[in-house]
Amino acid sequence: MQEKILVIGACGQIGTELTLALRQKYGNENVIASDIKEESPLFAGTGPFIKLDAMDAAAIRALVKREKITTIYLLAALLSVTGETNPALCWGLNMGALRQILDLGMAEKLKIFWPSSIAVFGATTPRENTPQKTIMEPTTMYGVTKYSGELLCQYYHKKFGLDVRSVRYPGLISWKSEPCGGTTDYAVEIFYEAIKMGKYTCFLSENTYLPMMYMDDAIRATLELMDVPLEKIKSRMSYNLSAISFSPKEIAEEIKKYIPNFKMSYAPDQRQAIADSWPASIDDSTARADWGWKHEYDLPKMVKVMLENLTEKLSK
Ligand code: AKB
Repeated sequence: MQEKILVIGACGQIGTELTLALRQKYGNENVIASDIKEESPLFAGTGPFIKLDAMDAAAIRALVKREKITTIYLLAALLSVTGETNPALCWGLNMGALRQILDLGMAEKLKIFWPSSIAVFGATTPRENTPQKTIMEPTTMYGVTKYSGELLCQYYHKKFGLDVRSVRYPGLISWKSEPCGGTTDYAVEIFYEAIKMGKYTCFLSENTYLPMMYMDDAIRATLELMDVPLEKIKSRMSYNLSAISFSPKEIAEEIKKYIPNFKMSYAPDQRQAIADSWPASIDDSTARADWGWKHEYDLPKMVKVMLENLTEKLSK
């Protein structure tokens, strides 16, 4: 059967690139992008777009029925920093939208992708090589919604057989689309500032290690997980996913190889406490064993491709 896909929250950092990748894989007309925001210029004209509120269950249900949707990627969410400025909205949107989509998934027999995050972990979690199954006591509202969401997805799978799949994304680094409202956003901002200004003041301290991943790896992981035969998915809690772990100091050193006069300074703010509560590195051996996940981009490869592409983008 031809897959017909709906991406909710398509104009965000992941949604933009995922929409483009899905359109390439399944055909432009078979991937409907939707967002509460205006259509992203990055995919405008490449396929159908509908302005849609992720909380509007009736509108989404009507769209799913009308367009005979088979798969939903639900990406609409508030991230860790924005979530702390409005915890009530963070809970309302992140959990409310998920619950509605899970119910719709059951009613319409849909396949669903929903992203979790390294934010499910907290200060009581082992920080190095954080295992798939471990202590989870998140301290941000975003982390609370992601952990609760994982449990909800697992519940709907076990109780109702719903095919909902998920990964715990680390910080994502991309040049096409920009992140918004996360603690790991510095690892994208640094490239813009290095190219435009030759300097960057980081809101995290120099030795704050966090798990990160280049966007191409994240998109490939998502598409691969959604393609894996059902019996290979042994965890219905979200899969740990790992690629690179680095500190602000280390990424700055790598950037200096291309921009020798680049100056990095540090002014940690309230985001430091969030970063300090998260893992420094992730053990993703379960994803590697269950469905063959393998990252391609290490720190040098990622920095090279980011600088090349962003330099060209910013020169236009
Ligand atoms: C954030 O920093 O909030 C996100 C995440 C790691 O989920 N990028």
